[in-house]
Amino acid sequence: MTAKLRIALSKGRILDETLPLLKTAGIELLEEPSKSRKLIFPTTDSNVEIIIIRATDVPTFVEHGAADIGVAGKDVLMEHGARGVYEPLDLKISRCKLMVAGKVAPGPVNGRLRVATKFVNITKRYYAEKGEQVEVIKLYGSMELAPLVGLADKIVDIVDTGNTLRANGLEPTELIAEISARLIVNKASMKTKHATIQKLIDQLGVAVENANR
Ligand code: PRT
Ligand code: MG
Repeated sequence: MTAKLRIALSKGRILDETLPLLKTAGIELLEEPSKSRKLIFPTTDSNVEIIIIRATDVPTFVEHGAADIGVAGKDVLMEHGARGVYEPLDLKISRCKLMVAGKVAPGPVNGRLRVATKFVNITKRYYAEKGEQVEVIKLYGSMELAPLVGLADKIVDIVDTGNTLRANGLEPTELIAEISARLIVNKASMKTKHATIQKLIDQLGVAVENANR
């Protein structure tokens, strides 16, 4: 008897871009998740199920072994800390950049720089490494608004095309990290389900190479 393998994904681009990779390993959803309120989905491989959760929750589920494997953006992993999970494969999907951005024509900064972001840990670490004292303001969304209404001087956010920044009179000023989605694996699962998981890592590795050649 084989123990089931549970894979944690998040709705949106991670799900959309991971499914074609999983398909090469014979894993396909039996049901369209956007048409369902379910959170646990069986697949064409009876030993594999997929759970669909919030992107920021993926490292937590995998760290605690509630999922054996997950796919999460490097931004999410950097912010979470992701201690206690292995990160064996860069899937090279959902690529973007984590950047500092500000107004195209900024006014003077009086006192400490105020930086609004949902990436509080990354931002604190980034400025600490630069030896700069800043005030970090936690937001849950619409970061671009903060400099426009005087809440902050800068934001730290994900940039892809740059359209969101441009549409709000902002521009990227510093690159913090190049981001892509990573496969993460629970450490205990890597031991107890080693053959199954290693085979999947190898198959996905080939799929990533083929997609990027
Ligand atoms: O939306 P939710 O709060 O549920 O979670 P989430 O925003 O983390 O999930 P999702 O699906 O939006 O993003 C999942 C992962 O995709 C992120 O963790 C990133 O690693 C990666 N990714 C790749 C992106 C983007 N591209 C992206 N463009 N994540 C977000 N964006 C957003 C960004 O926040 C900004 O508002 O798109 C906007 C910028 O895009 P441009 O093209 O206008 O520059
Ligand atoms: Mg989002």
